[in-house]
Amino acid sequence: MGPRTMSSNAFAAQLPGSLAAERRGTVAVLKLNRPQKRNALDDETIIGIEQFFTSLPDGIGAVLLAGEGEHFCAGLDLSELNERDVAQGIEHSGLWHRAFEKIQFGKVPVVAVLQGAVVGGGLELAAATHIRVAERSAYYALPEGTRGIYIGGGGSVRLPPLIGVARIMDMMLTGRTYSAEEGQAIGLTTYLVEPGKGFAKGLELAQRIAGNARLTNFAIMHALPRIAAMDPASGYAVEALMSAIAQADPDAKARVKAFLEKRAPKVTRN
Ligand code: 1HE
Repeated sequence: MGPRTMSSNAFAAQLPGSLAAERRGTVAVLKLNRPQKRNALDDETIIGIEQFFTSLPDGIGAVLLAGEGEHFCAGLDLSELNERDVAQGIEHSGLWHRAFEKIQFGKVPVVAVLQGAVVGGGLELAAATHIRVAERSAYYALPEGTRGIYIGGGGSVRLPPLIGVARIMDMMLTGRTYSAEEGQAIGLTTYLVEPGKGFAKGLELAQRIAGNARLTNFAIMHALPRIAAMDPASGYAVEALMSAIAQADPDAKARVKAFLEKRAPKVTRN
């Protein structure tokens, strides 16, 4: 096996013990693996997340991100907080920004499986992924207000398009939490599933995503959110370019031909 098609062991070897990785065909699975601390994110884990997303082997078409134990993630490891001054705090936030940027604008789409606490930096992490599958036990909170701190993992940028500034203010000011079910109504939960069913559902979705044309997945991840943030005239121009590039790809031609020759599945109701 060449260096660019690493085995799942080689893939995991670069990671700290707080993370575990495995390969399931075209899907790479990354697990937060510190359940004894409710998967709280210390510096080592954040650096490991960045490493994982920047060194995905070829042949991986999607990532499934999950958390070991009862809780997806308790956010920032609060035990590391007391040692930082202002300058170190800015640097620390930048570390999170860089790592989560690699998730949102990385090589492949990312599906998150959520259960239990999805709080603070854990919610910021989930917001950097593209699809969120929440088991009924999941709940979302931003307890920064009660801890006397402020979100630093990109939540001020990524959460407003999902749930709006007013809801974020309420969550931070009052400590309000949203259940997985409520999260579906407001835009945090993409899929709501029964307890214990999240991983299987997430894997099924990730496998389906990995089967898409690469250029289409690129356009959805990298062009769509940027077009949405543009003025309409620029947006239409970039959309036209992106759409022309995608349809000119041989993969697109082959897929359309397969449909016209009745070799591809039709669109059906779920
Ligand atoms: C932690 C952390 C943590 C747990 N940092 N150690 N995040 C928070 O404010 C959430 C804080 N955590 C909790 O509210 C609860 O732990 C949970 C609701 C997530 C889970 O409750 P529970 O009863 O299952 O576990 P526990 O007994 O509270 O915690 C188990 C252990 O994990 C315990 O340590 P132990 O040594 O006594 O066993 C906890 O101290 C530890 N633990 N959460 C450190 N977060 C880039 S800025 C982002 C800003 C934020 O993320 S602020 C939000 C921080």
